[in-house]
Amino acid sequence: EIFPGEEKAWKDALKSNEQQLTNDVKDVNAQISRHVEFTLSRQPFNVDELAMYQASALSVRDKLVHNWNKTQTAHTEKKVKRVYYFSLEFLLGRAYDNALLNLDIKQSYDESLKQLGFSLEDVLDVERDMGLGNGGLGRLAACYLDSTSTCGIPAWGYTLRYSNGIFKQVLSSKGDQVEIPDPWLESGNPFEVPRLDAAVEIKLYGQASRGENGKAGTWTGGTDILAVPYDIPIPGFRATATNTVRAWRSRGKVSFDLAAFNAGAYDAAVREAEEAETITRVLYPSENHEAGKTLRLKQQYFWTAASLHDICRRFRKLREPWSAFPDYVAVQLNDTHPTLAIPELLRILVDEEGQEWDEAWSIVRRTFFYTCHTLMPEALETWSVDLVGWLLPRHLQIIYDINFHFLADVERKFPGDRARLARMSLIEEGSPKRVRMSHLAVIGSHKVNGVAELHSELVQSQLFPDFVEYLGRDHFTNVTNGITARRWLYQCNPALSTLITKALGSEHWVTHLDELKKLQKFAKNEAFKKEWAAAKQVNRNRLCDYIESTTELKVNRKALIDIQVKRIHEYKRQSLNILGVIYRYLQLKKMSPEERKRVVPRLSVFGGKAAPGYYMAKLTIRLITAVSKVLNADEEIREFLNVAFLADYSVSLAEILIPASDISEHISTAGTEASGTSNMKFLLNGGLLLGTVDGANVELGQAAGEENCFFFGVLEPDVRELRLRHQAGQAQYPPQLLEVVDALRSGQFSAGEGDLFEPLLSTIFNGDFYLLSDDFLSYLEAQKMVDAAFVDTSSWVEKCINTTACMGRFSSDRAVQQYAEEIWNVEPVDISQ
Ligand code: B1H
Repeated sequence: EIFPGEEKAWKDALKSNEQQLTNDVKDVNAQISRHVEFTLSRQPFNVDELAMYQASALSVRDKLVHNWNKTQTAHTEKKVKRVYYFSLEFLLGRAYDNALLNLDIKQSYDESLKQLGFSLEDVLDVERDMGLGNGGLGRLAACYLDSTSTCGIPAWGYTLRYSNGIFKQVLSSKGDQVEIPDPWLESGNPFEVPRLDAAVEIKLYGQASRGENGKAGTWTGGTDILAVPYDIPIPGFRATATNTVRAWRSRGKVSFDLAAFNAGAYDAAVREAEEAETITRVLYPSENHEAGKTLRLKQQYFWTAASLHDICRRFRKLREPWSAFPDYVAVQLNDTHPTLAIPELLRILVDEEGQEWDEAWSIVRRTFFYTCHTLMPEALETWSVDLVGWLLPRHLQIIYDINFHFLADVERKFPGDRARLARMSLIEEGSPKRVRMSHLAVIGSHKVNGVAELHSELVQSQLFPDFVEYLGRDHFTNVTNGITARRWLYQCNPALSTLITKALGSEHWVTHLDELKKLQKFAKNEAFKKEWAAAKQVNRNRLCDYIESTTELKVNRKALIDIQVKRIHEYKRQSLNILGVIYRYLQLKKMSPEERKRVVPRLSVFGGKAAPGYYMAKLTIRLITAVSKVLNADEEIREFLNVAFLADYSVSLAEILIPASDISEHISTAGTEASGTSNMKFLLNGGLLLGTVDGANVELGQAAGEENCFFFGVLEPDVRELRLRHQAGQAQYPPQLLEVVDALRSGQFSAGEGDLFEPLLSTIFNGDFYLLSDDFLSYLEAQKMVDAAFVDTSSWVEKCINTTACMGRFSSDRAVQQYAEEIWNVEPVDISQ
C-alpha cells in the first residue's frame, strides 16, 4: 500500500505538485514568492537578502526533493545494494550555486531574482559554508557523494551535524591566528530536512555481561541519548539521481526534568539535556592528529551506532536472513574514526539478533571497507582501554573477544612468534593499555585502501606489513583520490569552462573528464592560447580584487601567482615556502633597480588554518604574516615580490583561489602527504605544479608529463637515511639557508625581536625531521626554473593547456566507479525521469 486513502486523490495531488516545479521565470517567481509568503511568513517590503536567499533556496530544495524521492523510491523498489560512506567530516561548502548548475536552472533564477529586485550573485553570497570538516579528508567525502549521485551509484553519507563547524580564522593585529566559533546554523539551513520521526536512542555507559560460550551478551543501564537525523540532498549533474548525506544531531531524551524543576533545582532540570547536546556541539579542529578526548570517542560511537541502527532498520524491511546483509550493505570507513562500527555491528548481530559469533564476524568482515588516509604516527588513533570500558563496556568485551580469536589464528599461522603477536594485537600493552583502532579496522574489513599509489605502497610496507603477511596482498589495494569537476572547474571557473566547452563543442566533459584530452590539439593554437591566458587573467583579477578588498595589500596584477593553501602543518612545509620567499627578498634587495626589472614579479599567496593547540603551526602563520608586512611596506620591492596570507581558508575561498594560480605548491617531505587533492584542483584549472615526489603529485606528474611540472626534493626511500644523518649531527646546512636564518635572527622580520621565530628555526637545527635543510637548495632551483619558464608566455600557456588536458584520471567519478566495481560491488541504478 503506497497510498493511504484514495489512490487517485494522491496521484492527482502529486501530479499538480510536480507541475508547479517548472523553471520558466514566471513560475520561478511564483515558487519563490510562495516561500516568502507562506514558509517565511513575510511580505515583499521586508524581504532582505537573507530572506530572499532562504525563500529562493527553499524553492530549489523543492526541486531537489522531487528528484530525491524518485531516487529513494527506485532504490527501494529495486532492492539495490547501497554504499554507506561513514565520515566524521563532510566539507560540503555551499549548496545553492551547485544545485542551480546541476539542475541547469541558473539562468531562470538569475532572471527571476532580477525581476524580484535582487542580484543572484549577492544572494548566493549570503549562504554560509557547510564547514563540517577540516581539510582534504572531509572535502574528499563531499566530492565522492557528488560523484555517486552523478554516476547513479546508490549511496548515503553518514556524519554528525555539528552546531559549530570548523572555526572561523581571523588575524590579530600582530598577525596571529585567532579562532572564532562558527555557529553556521544561526539563521537556519534551507538545504536540510529534519527527520524527527527517524530519531533513534543511543546508549552510553552502563553494565555489560558476556553471554555463555559465544551467545548473546547484554548491555543495560547507562544513559540513553537521542540521535536525530537531518538529511541533505546531494544532486547529480543534470541527473535525477539524488543521494543523501544524513547528519545526526544529539538531543537529551527528556529535554527538561519537570520533577527537578518543581523541586527548585533549575540547573539540574536542563543539565542532562545540555550534556547530551554537547556531543554534536563542535567539530574537532585537528587534522592528521589524534584528539584523544572523551567527547571525541562519544562522537564516534554516537554517530556510528545511530548510522548502523538506521541501516539495520532498512535491512530488516527486506525480510532477508542476516547472512545476506553484505549483499545489500557496503560500509566504507573513512579513516579509523568510525571503527567502532565494527564491534557495534557484531553486538547487534550477536546480542540483539541471536547470531552465532563466527557467523556474525563473517558478516561484519564482508560489510566493511577501510580507507587509510595517513602515515603520520600522531594521527593513528588509539583509545585507552579504561575509557572504552567505561563508556562502552559491552564493546570492550567484544573487542577483547575479537582479539582472542584473531591472535589465536595468528598463532596458528606463525607459531611461537610472540613479538609478532605483540605487534599485531588490537591491544597495545602499556599503562594505560590502549585499543589500536587501525588494527581493528584492518581485520574487520574486507579491503583496505590507501589514497594514492605511493601512499598505498607505504601503507603496506610501513604501516601494516604484518597484516599483509597475515591477510595476503589482496586484502590491500589503492584507489587514488579524485575531485569533482562540477565544483572544481565548472562552477568555480566559468571563464575557463566556457572556453573548454566552446573548444570541445559540448559540456560532455563535465561528466566525462577524460574528454579534456582533446584540448591537446589546441595547445599550439595561438588564438586559443590567447583566450586561455585571458581566462586566467579574469581569475587573477578576481583574486586580486579579493585580496585588495580583504587586506591592506596592494598587488601587482601581472605578477606570477604562486599559491599554497592547505592546513598548516610542519610536514606540509609552509615554512620551506616562506623561507624561500625571504631568500628571494634578500636577493632582490641586493639588486639594482635595472636588475630587478628583469625579475619575474611574484605574488605568494598563503592560506590555511592551524589546529588551535598546534604551536609550531601558529608560529608559522605569524612568520608568514610578518614577512607579508615587511614586504608590503617596502615600496622598492613590493611590486616584484609580495606575500598575502588570506584569513579563513575555506571551500568558498578555494573556489576563488584555485582558478587564479600560475603555480601551486605541494611540497610535503617525501612520504608524508598521503595524497593531497588540491594539487588535482589546481592542475585541472590550468595551474602548474611545484611539488615534491609525494602523494598524488607522483601520478599527476606522470599524467601531465614531467616537462610540465616542477619537481624537487629528496625521494621517499632516502628519507630514513637523511633523518639518521641529522640525528647523528652530520647534516650540512646550505649557505643560502643560513643567510635566511641570519636575517630572521637579526629581527628584520619581527621588529627587532630576533628570537621570535627561534622555535621554528631550532626544529631545523635539531633533527630537522621534515628535512628542510636537505630540500632547500633544490627548492630554490625549482623556483628558478619556474621563473625561467614563465618568461616564455607562449610555451607556458601550452604547458597549462596540456596539464588540464591530462586531468581526466583525477575525477572523483573515476574514483567512485573504481570503488563501486573493485571494492563495494555496488551497481549504478538508472533513475527514470
Ligand atoms: C588526511 C586526515 C585526518 N589524512 C585525523 N588524515 C583527523 C586525520 O580529526 N582527525 O582526527 C582529521 C583528518 N586527513 C588527508 O586526507 C591527507 O592528509 C591528504 O593527503 C589526503 O589527500 C586526504 C584525503 O585522502
